[in-house]
Amino acid sequence: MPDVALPTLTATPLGPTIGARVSGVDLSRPLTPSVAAELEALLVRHQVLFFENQPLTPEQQRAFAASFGPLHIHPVYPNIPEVPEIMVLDTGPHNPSDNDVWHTDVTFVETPPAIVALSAKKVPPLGGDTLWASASAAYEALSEPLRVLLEPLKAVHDFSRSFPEWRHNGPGVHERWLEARAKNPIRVHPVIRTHPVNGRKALFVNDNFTAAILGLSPKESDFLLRFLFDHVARPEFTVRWTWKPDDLALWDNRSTQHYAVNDYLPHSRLMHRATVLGDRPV
Ligand SMILES: O=C(O)CCC(=O)C(=O)O
Ligand SMILES: [Fe+2]
Repeated sequence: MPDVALPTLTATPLGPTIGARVSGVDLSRPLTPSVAAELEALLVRHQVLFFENQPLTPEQQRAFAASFGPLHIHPVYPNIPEVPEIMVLDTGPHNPSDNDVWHTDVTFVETPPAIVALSAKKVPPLGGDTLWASASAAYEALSEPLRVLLEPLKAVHDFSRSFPEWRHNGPGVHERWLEARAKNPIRVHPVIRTHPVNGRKALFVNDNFTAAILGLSPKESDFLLRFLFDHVARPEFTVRWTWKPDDLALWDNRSTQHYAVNDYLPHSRLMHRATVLGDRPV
């Protein structure tokens, strides 16, 4: 079948390091394999892609995300009951956001997400931006001796570091948490991971889930992790997006971190997320 969508797909970088705005594709319609492959190549290169004016139903967002692989259903966050692969982030005075921490999504599983698609449904009049950081640019900016030190290290990722029991005690909520805790034991991932598509190395520790680096003393581990969490967030490695309704951000969760700015109370904000599982980090 001739592919007419390809020539119109354009990506405009938003800075020297990370992020591009993409136009020329309608995400509500099934992607041809070649358009999906082209988008994935753009994603691996730019690490986060922004699409504007893409009103998607939950079913359409699920279908779009599923063109990149199997989807994850979040064990704790609310979702759309009929489309459980779509996670709902409904934040405001009733439920302040807890994503104002630099993090990579769902690193507490064996095969953390490769790709995440976040769609803006309702945005505050001002504020509520999201920032992404390139964990590969952050890795590349480290000195050679530090890179050599980090290379063989492995770290523990713990679901309950970001989802503590004490925050999950409402009716039905505690049961769901207990089940999630049982299904998500501690995982060990390399501190530096190699991207499965382009071979670029990236820091793979994050403040939400990485609890400790194996083999170091607790003080050494805390100190080094704190340095790495701060290092990834340096403005040089970041891009910031101000949302409009129906914007969609697609990020490479293997090589980035993100931070949702929590500056819009008493207004509220509604986002839908679809999460594509990836490979075991190596
Ligand atoms: O709401 C946002 O901007 C991002 C929230 C977040 O961390 C996520 O969807 O993974
Ligand atoms: Fe996130």
